[in-house]
Amino acid sequence: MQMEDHCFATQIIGWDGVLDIPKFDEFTKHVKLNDPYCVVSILGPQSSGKSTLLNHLFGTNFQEMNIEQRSQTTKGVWLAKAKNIGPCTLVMDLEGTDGMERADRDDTAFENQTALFALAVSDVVLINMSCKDIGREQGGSRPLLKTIFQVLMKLFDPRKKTMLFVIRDKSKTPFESLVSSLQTDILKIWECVPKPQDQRSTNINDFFNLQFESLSNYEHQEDSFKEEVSGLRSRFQKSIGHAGPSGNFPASDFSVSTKEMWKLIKEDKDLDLPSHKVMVARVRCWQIGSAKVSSFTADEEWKHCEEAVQNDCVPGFGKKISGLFLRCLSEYDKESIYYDEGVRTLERQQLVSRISQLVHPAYISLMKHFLNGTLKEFKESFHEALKIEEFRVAAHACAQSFLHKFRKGCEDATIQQVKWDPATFEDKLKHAIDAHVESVRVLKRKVADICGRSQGRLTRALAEPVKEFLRSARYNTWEVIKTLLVSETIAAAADLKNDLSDLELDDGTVKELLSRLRNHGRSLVESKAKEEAKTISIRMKDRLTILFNADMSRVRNGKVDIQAIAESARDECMMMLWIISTIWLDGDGDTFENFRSLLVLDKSCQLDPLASISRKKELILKAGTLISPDNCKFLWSQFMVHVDCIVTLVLHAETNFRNFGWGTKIHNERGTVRLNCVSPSWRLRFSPPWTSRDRRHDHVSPRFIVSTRPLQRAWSRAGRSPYAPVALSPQRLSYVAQHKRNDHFASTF
Ligand SMILES: Nc1nc2c(ncn2[C@@H]2O[C@H](COP(=O)(O)OP(=O)(O)O)[C@@H](O)[C@H]2O)c(=O)[nH]1
Ligand SMILES: [Mg+2]
Repeated sequence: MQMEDHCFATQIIGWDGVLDIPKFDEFTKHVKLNDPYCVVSILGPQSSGKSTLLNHLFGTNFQEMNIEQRSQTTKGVWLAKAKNIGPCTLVMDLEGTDGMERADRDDTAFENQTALFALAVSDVVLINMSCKDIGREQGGSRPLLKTIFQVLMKLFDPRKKTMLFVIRDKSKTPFESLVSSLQTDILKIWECVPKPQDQRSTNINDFFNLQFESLSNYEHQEDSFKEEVSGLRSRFQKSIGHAGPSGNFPASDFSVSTKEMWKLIKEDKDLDLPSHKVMVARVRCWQIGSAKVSSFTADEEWKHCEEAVQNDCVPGFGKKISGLFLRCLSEYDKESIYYDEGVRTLERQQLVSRISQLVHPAYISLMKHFLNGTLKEFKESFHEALKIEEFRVAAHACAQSFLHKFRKGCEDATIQQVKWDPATFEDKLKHAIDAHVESVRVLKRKVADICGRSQGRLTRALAEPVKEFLRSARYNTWEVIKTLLVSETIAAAADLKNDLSDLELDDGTVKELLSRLRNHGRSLVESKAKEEAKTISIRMKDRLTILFNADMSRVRNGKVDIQAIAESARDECMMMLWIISTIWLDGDGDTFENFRSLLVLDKSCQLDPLASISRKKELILKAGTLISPDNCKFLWSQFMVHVDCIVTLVLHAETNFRNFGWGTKIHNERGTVRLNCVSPSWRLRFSPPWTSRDRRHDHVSPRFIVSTRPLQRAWSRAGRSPYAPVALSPQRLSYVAQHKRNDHFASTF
């Protein structure tokens, strides 16, 4: 490139058809193209004086054919800046058609490509032709025009261009005749060129502003030639002084569009070439879009979101990304505002699509985290709800609540610029929730079965033994029960653990089930104790009877210490009351001695137990208390009445036996207290007055029967009759009657 001539003539496309981008960029850099500007190109046969004409017309320095060599000089496409014309004009010199070099290689494609390129890029196209060719069927300009018109059809939305026919080596034929003849030729060729359906009726003037000029022979009439060329330049000067060929688009886009144009022409011969404006818009809008994608990718907030969302939910994801998205689109809109609206709208959609593709994996990742998180929370909440609500209610309430929460979360993840439907994720969540509820239902049933069996086994192992231990009421009864409870619970817990192992329950649940089993064992013991406590009064009396009879059977030689027997039996019954008064599964309870002191020494509650229950201290009882101290005292006092009755009865029987002999009966007025010594059973029947409502009971219940057989035997051996009447003293009967009203109270324990 010769910089000193300031036309910067540069071969931008080589003979091989390759666009030399560095050179082209260097050219545009030196030219400093500004708006307005104009592009002029020249088409015509090779060696028809094109370069010569351009050099004279625009002051360029394209290489011209050397007269001696007569070989091709201009190869490919050259570009230069006109020196002597304003506004800025770029001049394009082409290799030309019909060259021997390409004809030998049958390479006409390049001629077509360069012709199309010149038409697409230029505002004014000079058609260089010889005067001799006009009107000739086989003239050199004919195939050229055919080519021009054919490639014109490939231009999409072509701008109207000026086509200036330069008739070289003008003859004496009048200019008007030449033009007329040429116009006829042009029209003929135009009509013969195949056109698309929608352009059949188009006129050549719709595409071209046809102009004509004739020049003298440069070689023979150089002066005339130069003078005519000068006139032509003035014409150019006038016609080019407009706003520039490209209308609204900036000169800075010339480089981009020219490169893109040649690329498209080379890639696809049949391509519908867009207009220069559209071409530029495409390239520039794409570039702006790419820059926006890059700035989006490089944004720190996006990078943070993208990284964070790999591991967990990102609160406000949708809002953040929507904000970034909006910023990119706004910038794009602002920067692309001067480009073709159709193109920039199309490229905007592309930009949305590109950013969407960029963001989509992060969105999917977020939604997966959100789905899994919601499902996890649902499971936990459902687990807790099951503790306080019925299964169906808990399942429905939790499912609705968490689906609602998920929908709200989806709104938080929504990116305004894209319409990604979260319904798929919601469906997945629904299915997962349903599946979980079903699995819990099945698991619960299995667990319930296993636990039921376990508790059943524990019940069977504890119920009867505990009842027996409580009834036997020994000093160490609670120690024994505790030991039994612990050992049976341990065994049952081991079995339960083993049975549950297949269900893969979490440790917490297993722990809870084991705890329930332990509680079951403990509750069982407690309920048994409560049951026994309710009937303690009756059982004490039964025990007394049994013990009394057993001790009486040991009487020898008629010596009966009835008081001693009663005292011994009474101690055992007191033991029964002590054992059943409190559940002693935790720690040590009160000692028997203390209990005895309470019953024997403290008489405060003997007469009015109903009043005592209202006392505040009754409400503050030790844990495990089944019968309060006051009630113990009351029961004991009542029991002692019973003991006294028995003892008195037996003493009377003994007295009567001594005095009156067998068979005598003493009846109280209304009372059924009587000694009924009937042979051969020798039974002493004692019915306290307050049980008289159930007469059957008086005679069959073992509770009020004391056998006197051993006593009778003893007395018989001593030579006395066993039939002796027994009577209660009036004082004793009065005392018994006084306590009648409290009997129902005792039975409530
Ligand atoms: N007959 C004739 N020859 C010309 C004219 N202008 C230039 N030439 C000659 O034609 C030859 C080819 O010129 P050139 O400009 O290199 O032709 P190009 O290949 O079309 O660029 C040169 O020897 C020129 O001197 C002209 O007006 N008439
Ligand atoms: Mg040339």
